[in-house]
Amino acid sequence: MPRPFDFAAMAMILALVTIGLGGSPSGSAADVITYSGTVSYQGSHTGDTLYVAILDTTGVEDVTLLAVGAFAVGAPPFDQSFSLDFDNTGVGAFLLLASFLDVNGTGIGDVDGADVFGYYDGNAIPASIPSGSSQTGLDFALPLAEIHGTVTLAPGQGEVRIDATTNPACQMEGFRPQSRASSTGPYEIIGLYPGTYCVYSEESSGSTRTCYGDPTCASPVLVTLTETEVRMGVDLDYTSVVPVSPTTWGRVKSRYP
Ligand SMILES: [Ca+2]
Repeated sequence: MPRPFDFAAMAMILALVTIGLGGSPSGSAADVITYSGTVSYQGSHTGDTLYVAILDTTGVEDVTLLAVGAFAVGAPPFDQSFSLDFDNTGVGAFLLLASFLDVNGTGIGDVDGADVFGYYDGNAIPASIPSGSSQTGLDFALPLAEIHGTVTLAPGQGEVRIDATTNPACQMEGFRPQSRASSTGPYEIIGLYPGTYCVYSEESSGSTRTCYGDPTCASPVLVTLTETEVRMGVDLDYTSVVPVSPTTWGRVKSRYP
């Protein structure tokens, strides 16, 4: 099963990409191709920066950031054109094109459910783009539907991640940034395309997970969203699935033979 997409690693790769841009091109010019198109957004959230990124998800374990563009966008609605060059040597046959509006101002190193995250071609399941040649007309819209709820943690529980997946059994599919919570309280995922989702949470460390509609995840209740739907009350509760440590008395030392 793929790991959650590591945006901290993505930020590190971004730094490398940025450094690379300052140097002389070392590869053959014929290896560089261009993806271009437009990202549009008709929603209500405002962010400082719109990022557009080309991702190689071929690796089971890792997602590689091949190129990224950062654009200062004003209040929505907006249409932002982009053109990204990258070296297609050794990449997967098909790539993904993602974009997110950084709503909470935390930058590309910290993408989560509070940011509006979308991808080409604007549907619940990302479309694959051939990597063999330059592509134009890669136009897509950021998603408009949202899920809100409360996550209830068990006593002593650490950070958890919250995700929505098109997999009906709540198994992670593809990737998308996950919301995080370290205590009981509200959570949000503000960028979802229309579709049917299984909403779940998993511990950042450890394997315990819980699902909307069934804390055991045996029979999760799926959430179907229309294009602009804002669904409230998608609550997640760990209290019945996290084992409670038994009270221990420590070791009792006998003073008697
Ligand atoms: Ca952010």
